[in-house]
Amino acid sequence: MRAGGRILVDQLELNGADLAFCLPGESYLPVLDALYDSPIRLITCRHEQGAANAAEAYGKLTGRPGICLVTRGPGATQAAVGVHTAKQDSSPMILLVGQVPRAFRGREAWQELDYAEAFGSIAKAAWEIESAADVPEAISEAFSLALSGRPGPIVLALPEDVLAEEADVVDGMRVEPAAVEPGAAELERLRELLAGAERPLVVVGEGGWTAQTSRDVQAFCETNELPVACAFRCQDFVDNRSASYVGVLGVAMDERLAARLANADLVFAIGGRLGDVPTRGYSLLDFPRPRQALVLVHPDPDDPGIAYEPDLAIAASLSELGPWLRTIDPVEPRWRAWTESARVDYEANLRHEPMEGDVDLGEIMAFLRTRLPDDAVQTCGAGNFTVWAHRFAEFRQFGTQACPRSGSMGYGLPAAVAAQLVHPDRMVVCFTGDGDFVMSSPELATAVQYGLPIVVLLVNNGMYATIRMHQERQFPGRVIGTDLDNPDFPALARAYGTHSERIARTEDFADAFERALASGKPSVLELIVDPERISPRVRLSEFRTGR
Ligand SMILES: Cc1ncc(C[n+]2csc(CCOP(=O)(O)OP(=O)(O)O)c2C)c(N)n1
Ligand SMILES: [Mg+2]
Repeated sequence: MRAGGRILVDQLELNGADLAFCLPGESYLPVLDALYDSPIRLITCRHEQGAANAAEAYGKLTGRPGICLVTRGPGATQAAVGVHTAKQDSSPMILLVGQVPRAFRGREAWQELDYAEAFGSIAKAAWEIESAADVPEAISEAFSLALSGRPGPIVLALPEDVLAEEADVVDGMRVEPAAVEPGAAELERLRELLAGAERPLVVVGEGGWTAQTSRDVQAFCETNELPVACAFRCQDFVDNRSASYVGVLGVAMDERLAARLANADLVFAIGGRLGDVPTRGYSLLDFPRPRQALVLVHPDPDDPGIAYEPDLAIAASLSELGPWLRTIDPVEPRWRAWTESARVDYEANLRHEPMEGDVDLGEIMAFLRTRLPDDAVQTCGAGNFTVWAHRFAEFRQFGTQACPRSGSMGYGLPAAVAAQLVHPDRMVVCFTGDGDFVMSSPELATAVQYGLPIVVLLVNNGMYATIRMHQERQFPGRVIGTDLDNPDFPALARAYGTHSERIARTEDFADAFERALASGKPSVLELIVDPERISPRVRLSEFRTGR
């Protein structure tokens, strides 16, 4: 006989969970107690947002569901942001939430929440476990759903008395979802489409990529001299040094790459949903049927989030593409010049215009391109600082970018915590802004508590610049709600126990970065930037003068 909480932890263990992120609540004490004797390492965060985002990042980095434990209504609703990101980003995640005892349900008991109702539209599935005996099946189902087809988040509610109840029940088995292999007929059609193409573009996006997918797709593109662009925040899917790699279809994308997508005659999407970011609001490709031939390989081409209508939809697990892609005989690439010029455009776009003020983010990114090891993990939240962090970064290995495709602020710091726990020996760099940082800064305490030497680069421009930029565009000169009076960030960061410095000149950055690494502690380097350069290509004053 085991208590429901113990049965639950046993199922997590046999499914290979090695880390769980939590904010404790009295609603799930039997689970916490079972973790006391478990090899699963429990990481206590300071806000459910941080715990959920860290679990999401774990899923993104490992391909196995990130486990997050939070309490009832207030905890669950604070964790919702991580569930939303896992949904939009196609990351496997399991959120385990407390619930009132079964007998109290439906009375709006204290902290009660109807999880199926509240999370129904943001999770892949949300339900409650009805008895201790049901726990193994429910956890198997949760892992299976999180990992199969398009990966995503599952919310499982745990009524308090179910966790305490004892049951004599057999454990489930480790879930390994069945792989779906693409078929021969589809291969034939793809071959025909490739044979007829002159300006093909491969676009890679989320949905169950693995390091093997990355190697296979890169080899396929290189063998056939195909240009490959990545969707927003999927920049680590292909080694950026490859002659085939041509850039990122993200927010503030390079105009030349945007034009290339619009002018391609064949778009071969591998994963991803060709959502509004890579298509710039569904404008670069005609909606819903593009003029170009559209081929989509996806674990679930019928997912409602895939709005375009492809000419050829191929259902396949992205981990299984290698042998299939290798059977496509290399065709004489009529697009050689097209690929070469796309690569030239990409390299040109790595060069930055000098920035106003004494700290130049383009220079700092150029330094980091050579300084960061190939396996360093980069994280971020949302804000204009990410435009520098993405445009001028170079990713060389799969699993090195943990950034929210959902565009959620506050993600970068908890994601860095997760990345450093998953990869204790790697360098982990978090890019954040003065707005973005404050949203999850309590997780600095988590980094200190667990001795995680992440490096946080905090770009301080004294405002929510992304919103200010849109505001000035639509309502020039009428600034409201976007200015920030900030705390003394280094003092705040030091109070948490981190190493921290303020950097006011570009030339001071390299040494400060080395001191941060040498400190062996979590560190926060505040970069004071001139608000005039609101984005790499945009000056604040342009909105007023119309220049
Ligand atoms: C959770 C969340 N809330 C609000 C937004 C809207 N938003 C996007 S970027 C941004 C400003 C970010 O400010 P900061 O971190 O200072 O970066 P900056 O744009 O100034 O570089 C805001 C408010 C968001 N994306 N996510
Ligand atoms: Mg800012």
